[in-house]
Amino acid sequence: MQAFLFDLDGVIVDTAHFHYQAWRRLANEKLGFDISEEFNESLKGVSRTESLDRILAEGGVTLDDATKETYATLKNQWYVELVNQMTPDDILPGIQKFLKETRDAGIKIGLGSVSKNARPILEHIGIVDAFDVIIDGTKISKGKPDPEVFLKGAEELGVSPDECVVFEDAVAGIESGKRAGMKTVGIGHPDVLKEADIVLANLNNLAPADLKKTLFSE
Ligand code: B16
Ligand code: MG
Repeated sequence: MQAFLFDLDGVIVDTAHFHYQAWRRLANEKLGFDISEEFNESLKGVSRTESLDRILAEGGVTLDDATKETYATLKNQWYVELVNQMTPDDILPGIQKFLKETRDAGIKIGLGSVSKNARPILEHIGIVDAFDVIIDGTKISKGKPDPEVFLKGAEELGVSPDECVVFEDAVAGIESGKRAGMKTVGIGHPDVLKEADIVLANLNNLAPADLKKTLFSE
């Protein structure tokens, strides 16, 4: 167990909720329909353009490329307004302690996010220095469930994929980690994250050593 790779939205901070608010506002104000929280699950870990395509398909709306670009930019402006209000208090419970214990245990730490806003968010909440490597939407060409984001993380950290553990809250993210050949820890509900090696409600009360026993012992 050489490295931990963390998803951002829904694992480090609850920006998944802000993405939903911004997409919902776009659907309501510009597209003339609503999107449910359940449908929003299918957008987690999916890139901005792919998310908009899925929303348009959901509402049965067709747009030309220029309008799609305009709407994706507008959604991002609304999203950035929301994330700019975040403070270090928005870091999810148990994360800072877990990151510190991971570093103390000599395990490398990477971020694997599809978001182009990942680095500014980490700077905003004051934990950018906790990461040895940051792979975000500016460094990859394929969103989750493609394994690119996590494979690149392992490569930049100089570790083999089978020595990595991925922490993810999204179905697409768990698939991405598995396709990369990594162990996966789902953060959320076992009914949703069925494919994860283990599922936890959060990282409270978890020590890195516990994971080694659970995930790597034969
Ligand atoms: P942006 P993650 C993903 O981040 C989100 O889960 C997904 O909902 C979002 O559409 C995507 O980032 C792109 O984000 O519009 O900020 O570039 O879960 O991979 O950390
Ligand atoms: Mg996520």
